This record gives sequence, structure tokens and C-alpha cells, in this order.
Amino acid sequence: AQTIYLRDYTPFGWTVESVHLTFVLAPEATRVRSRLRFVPDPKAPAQEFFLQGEDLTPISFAIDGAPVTPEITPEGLRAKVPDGPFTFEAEVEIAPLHNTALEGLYMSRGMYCTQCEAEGFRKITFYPDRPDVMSVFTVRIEGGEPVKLSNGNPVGAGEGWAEWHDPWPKPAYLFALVAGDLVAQSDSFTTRSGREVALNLWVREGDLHKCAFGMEALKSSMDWDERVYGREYDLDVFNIVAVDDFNMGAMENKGLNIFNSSAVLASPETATDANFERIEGIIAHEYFHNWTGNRITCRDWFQLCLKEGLTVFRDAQFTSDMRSAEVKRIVDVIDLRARQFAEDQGPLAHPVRPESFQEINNFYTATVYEKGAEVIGMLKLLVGDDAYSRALDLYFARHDGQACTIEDWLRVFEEVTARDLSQFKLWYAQAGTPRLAVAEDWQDGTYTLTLRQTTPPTPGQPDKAPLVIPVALGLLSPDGHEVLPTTVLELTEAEQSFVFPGLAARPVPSLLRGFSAPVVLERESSREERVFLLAHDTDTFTRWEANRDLARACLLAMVTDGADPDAAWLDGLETVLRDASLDPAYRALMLGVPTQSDLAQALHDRGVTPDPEAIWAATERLRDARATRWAELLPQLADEARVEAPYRPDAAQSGRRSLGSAVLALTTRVDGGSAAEAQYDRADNMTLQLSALACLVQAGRGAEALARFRAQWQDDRLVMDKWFGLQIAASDPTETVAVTEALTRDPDFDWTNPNRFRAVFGALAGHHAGFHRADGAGYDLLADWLIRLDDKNPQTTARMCAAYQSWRRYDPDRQAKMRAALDRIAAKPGLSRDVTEMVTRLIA
Ligand code: HT7
Ligand code: ZN
Repeated sequence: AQTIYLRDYTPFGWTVESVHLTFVLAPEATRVRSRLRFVPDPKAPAQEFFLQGEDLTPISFAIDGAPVTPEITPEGLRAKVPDGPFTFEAEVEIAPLHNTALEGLYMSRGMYCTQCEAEGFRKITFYPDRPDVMSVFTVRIEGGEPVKLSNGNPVGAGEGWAEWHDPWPKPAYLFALVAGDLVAQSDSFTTRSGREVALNLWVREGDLHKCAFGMEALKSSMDWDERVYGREYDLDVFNIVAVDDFNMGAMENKGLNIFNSSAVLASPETATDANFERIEGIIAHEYFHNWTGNRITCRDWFQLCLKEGLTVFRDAQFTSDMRSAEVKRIVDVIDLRARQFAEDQGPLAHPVRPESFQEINNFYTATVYEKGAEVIGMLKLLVGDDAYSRALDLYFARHDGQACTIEDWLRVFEEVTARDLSQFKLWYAQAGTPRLAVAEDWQDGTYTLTLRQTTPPTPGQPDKAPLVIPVALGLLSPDGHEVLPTTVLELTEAEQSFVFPGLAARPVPSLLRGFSAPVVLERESSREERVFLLAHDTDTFTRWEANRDLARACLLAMVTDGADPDAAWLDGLETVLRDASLDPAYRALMLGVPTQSDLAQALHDRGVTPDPEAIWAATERLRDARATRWAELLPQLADEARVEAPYRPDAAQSGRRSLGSAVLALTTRVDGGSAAEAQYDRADNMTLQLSALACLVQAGRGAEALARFRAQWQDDRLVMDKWFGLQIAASDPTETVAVTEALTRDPDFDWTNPNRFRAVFGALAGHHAGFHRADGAGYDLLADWLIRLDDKNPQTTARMCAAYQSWRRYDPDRQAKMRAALDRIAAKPGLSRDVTEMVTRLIA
């Protein structure tokens, strides 16, 4: 397969003045006619005329009305074209019914839909399928489906046809078409300049009762983007469509967002609090792309973080404003460490702006998205809120309608602040998670903090330069008062000291407040100091972090030395849990323990080979100990967590329920499941029903409840995904593989549906001890199914290969078994480009 390099970027050679498309829909033989007006680009060097096109049956071609016969290759077409402007026409045939890759135009349960990012448009017609070619699209759809949608505004409709015009130039990856038997939940939004926008959420008839929350989230997002970023919506209509078969969460097509049904449909009975929060965040994310991605897009796919990092950053700001900023930050850091740090520490590590790829779909990663957002957070911290907002205003004003680069992005900050950001730019180029070692000195009232940064080697990058790292610091006096409020230190050297004179007593540092940079802090602080911070830190993040460090240290000692749970830590934690002035959601987070995968990495970092069974056993032992120790506290917390009011998925209620779920999980360890059974029986919402079911399954009392659950939800695909996933996630590690295998034989295991496949195999891969069973059965089962799925859906298969990314941290036996599974995948005849690239990187 061909490797594409950032350094090889060249412009296309023509601009596309207009695009006219006509679709005559038929499941096995859709005709696509295109009329494209090309004008030579005076700024670009002369090029051979090449349009991408894949899996298209050519029917006819013409240039300026005269039939032509271009050279057709598996990648596209080559033609001799006039020197000046010309009109290129093509007619091709495609078969959406047989498109199981879910890229291009495909069918999902009888409904036509598209997914064009990143390079799916070339599966619809011949086109310069690259983000820097932006054009104005007019689309005519013909067919028997009652609802026919495309981008932009509707400009005409009649019996069996509809026409759409999108006045905003856009790259082909933002093209969308939907046709089907759909109904809409409709509403409207008036923008601050008075434009009335019709809002529609299109779904199958039976899903109409699951639309209200999504619609409210959309209106909140539109309002927030006006208030906070001054960004207004720019079309007469905004359509969202829910689709059952979808490779990712959602897609920001201009004026026609397409959503995985799991990312938009929710009712209290069928969706959990976590589902509601995710939906709110994804709706906001896709909506915010209208400015950060659509109006200003990427020059090439190497710049993906330009739109994704910024839009994740914006959606996190939105969620922080809508809910609790403190809780959102902690949840995001947990997620960053679980997914992005893991990526950075393994063979798939790559920079936020990668320099090469074979298949761009493999780079929609936690690094590009989440680390990309962290980089923006650091930039904002360094320049300040006011400069950030002025830089953003300049970015929108200067680059509206353009396809941009990270250089364009950084330049607006440089101009607004007169700051040289060349060192900061390394965050985009250098892969790996920096490590910060901390040394302290205390003499004559002066406290000196010395920070030393190193970034470990990553594939293709053996040596790293020092980065600009904003380190937010607070200092506490020994009696628990803050003697230095949060101050941002700028670490720019490999090693640098910061001096704080005039202190009455040696202070306790509260370091990396708010997780001010995506780094690993290496500081061997004492247990006493951590317990002190758990009790006194004024920063909610570092207070939570002290607890997490204590939990990790305790679990590591339990794994390696068979130690007992740390009583001093548990006493400190108990005080926090009893503090009713603290948000229940925050206390629920305090009850969390590091994941078993986290512990495996921590052991590996300390030169100890992780043993998944021992990690599992220690975690269980700690949970049992906490349950017994807090037997009298748990009912009190359960009372505090109870919600008497009618269900609302807001921060206040869902925070209480998350505390309630954590408490129920512990209670089940002492009451054998009685409280869970009672909760299951009276649950009137999915959050309570599902958390009770998980406890019952874990307690070995799940059979009856699982059968009742299935009977109740048999016809709801999204709820049945939960039924599949939960049984695996809550299984004993000795049974995980057998449970998974049995579920793959279930008549409802529709493995071609990405949500169902992920529900099952995502749960297997996420069950640390179950997946890493010593005999390798977990690795083999996943490999069998990845090999099978690759023929149908390479994109989802490739993403799930990441389950093996940490294979080198285990013992030689497990390594050999994972390597064998990867080799078996690699040897599959006709393996897709997507999976070939992933497996090659994994075993390199
Ligand atoms: N920009 C989108 C990324 C995307 C995608 C979405 C659905 C299916 C396939 C996809 N490939 C790339 C989603 C987003 O980040 O908003
Ligand atoms: Zn996005």
C-alpha cells in the first residue's frame, strides 16, 4: 500500500466552480450523474487531471458536451482536458445495498444514507476527493422514498424528486444524502440576527419518542455557540438523521448531520444518564463543526486535528457550562489516560499532526481528537482567556471559506499575542507523553521546585526536544491553607527551577492543577502528603488525583506484596465521602479506582511484568474490603443518592445516580444482591435498571433478570446492545470468553451492525483479566471475528485492532499468543488496507 506524506502536499490544479449531482436511487443500481465546472487554478503548478473514484461502474463521460473515454484505474480516472475552464460530466452506477463498508452511499435497514469523511465521496462518483477542493453543490434526488435530504436548503420538490442547494462552498467529505421512510421531530431556532432556522430530527416512526432530548441539546448548542464564540448558523434548515448502521458516532455534513442512532436517540426508559450526556456532547460537537471544520476546513488530512482538536475542546467547554466543569475535567482526564496515553505508550503512537499515513481512517484517534483538544487547552492557558477569544475572532474572520493548516491556526495566536509559538508547535509534531520529574528544596523560608521533562521515544521519533509545558501550581501550608493560589509555571527547558521565597513553613505543592498539561507527573510523594492533599487541596482535580494516586499505590502494593488495603487512605476517603457539601458526582468519582489496564501499565512502568489475574484479584479484594469496612456508611450514602423527583438527565440528578450506582456495587458485595434486586424491580429508568442488572450479574444472580430484561427490550436495538455488552463486562474472568462465544451464537447477534459488534467485542477487549486469559483464548476469539468482519467493514475492524496495542507489556507467553493472533490477521488473504496498516504498525 502507498504511504502518503505531509511533506508531499501539492494543490489540485483546478478550482471547482460548481457541482451538480443527480441521484436516481435504486438499491442495486443507483445512477449518479455529475456535472462539474473546472477552472484552472493560476496559483497551482500544472497537473495531470486525475479524479478519484473507487468501485464505480462507469456509464458515460463528456467534456464540454463531447463524449470522452478517460483512462480508468482502480483509484480513479485520468483524462486530457482543455487548457482553460471546462465542464466535466459523468454518469456512474453504484450498488448501495451491497456497500457493507458503510462508506460512500449505502443502505441501513432500507434507508439510503452516506458517509463521506474522510475519502468516501470517491465511492459515489469521480471527483477531486480532497478537503482543499471546496465547491457549491446542487443535488437532485429521484426515487420512491418519501423523504429525500441533502446539504443546504431545499429548493424544490415534486412527485418522486427533491432538489437541494448548498450555498456554502464545501469539500466533498461534507456531502450527504439521505432517503427513506422517515418522520421528523421538528422545532425552530431564531438566530441572534433574526434568521429563523427550521430544525428537524429525522428518525424511523417508532423512534419519535426518543427525540426530545436531542432537539433540546441542539438548541442549547446553537445558543451557546452564539453566546460564547459569536458563531451563528448560516442556512434556513438544520437536519439531523438517526441511522442504525454507522461506523462512528456522528458526522457533521453541512446542514445534514448524520448520527449513529446510539448517539442521538434517548428516552429515560431506554438510555442511561451516561448515554444522555454523551448525546448532548456529540450533538454539540457536530453542530460546532459548522464553523470549526465546515466554514473553515482542513487543507489536507494531516491537519485533521485543526478541526477535531478544536471541536472537542469546544464541546468540552459546552459540557462544562451545561453541567459541572470539575466533574467534566476529571472524566475527560480518566478517558485521556485510558485511551490516549495508552496509544502514546504503544506501537500506534503518532503525533497530533501525523506526518504520514496509508489509510487516513486509522488516524481518527484519541491522539488527534483528545490530545489535540488538550493542546488547545494549554494554548489558552498560556495566552489567557482574553487573547484566546481575540485569536479565535481573527481565525474566523481571516479564514472563513478556506482550507487551512496548523500554521494558519498558530499564526493568529502569534499575531494577537506577539508571542513566538515555534516551540509550542512541537506539541503537534512530537508523539509520546512527556514525563515530568519533580525535585524540591526547602531552605530559609524559600521553596524551590525543579521540574525536569523527558519524552520517551516513539515509533520513528527516537529523540525528543523539550516542550512548552504549562504547570499549574498551588502551595498549601502544613495547616491546610493555600499560601500560593493557582499559578501557571511555564516549563520550556529540559530542566528548570522555580523559586518561592518568603514562606513561613515548608509548603505542600499541589501540582498540575486542573491537569494543566497532558503529561505524566513522576513525583514520589509520601502517603501522608497525599492524604493531606485529599483532605485539604482546594483544587478539585488535584484533590481527586491525590485519591487516585493513593488508590493506585494501595493496589500496586496489594498486587506485588499481597499487602492489605491502606487504612490511612480509606480513612481519608471516608471523610470525603461523608462530606455532604461535596457534589455527589464528585464523591462517586472519588469512589472509582484505577482501571486494571491502568495498573498493568503502572506495573510495567516500574519494571514489573503485569499479571492480569493478580491485578483482578487485588482489585476484587480491595472492593470487598471497602464494602465490609463501609457497611454502615453505604446505606447513608444510598439515602443521599436517592432521587425522588421525576427523571431528568441533568447534572444534579445523574450525579446522585452515579453515586448510587457506586454504592450499590459495594452493597452487593455484602448483601449478595438484595438491594440490587429491589432496585431492579422498582427501576423506572434505564440508569437504575442497568446498574442493578450489572450488580446482579456480578453477584452470580443475573439469570432471571437478564431473561426479563431481554423479554422487555427485545425490540429495542440500542437497549439490546447493552444486554449483550453487560453480560461480558460483568462476567468473571474465567468465563468472559465463554460468555462472549455464547453470545456470538445468539440469534440477535447481528455482527454486521457496528454497534452490536462493538457491544460484544468492545466489552471483551475491555475486560482486562478476561481478554488476557493466560491460554490466549480471548486473543484468538477476537482475531477470528476481526478476520471475519474485515471483508464486510474494514474501518470498524481496523479500529478494533487497537485492542492489541499494549501487547508488549505482558509476559513472553501472552506476548507470543497476541503476536500469533496478529500474525493470523495479517496473513488473511485479501486483508483490507485499513487493517494491513494497523497490524503492520502493531507488530513493527
Ligand atoms: N468528523 C467525523 C469523523 C469521521 C466519521 C464519522 C462517522 C463515520 C465515519 C467517520 N470517519 C470520520 C466525526 C466527528 O469527529 O465529528
Ligand atoms: Zn469531530
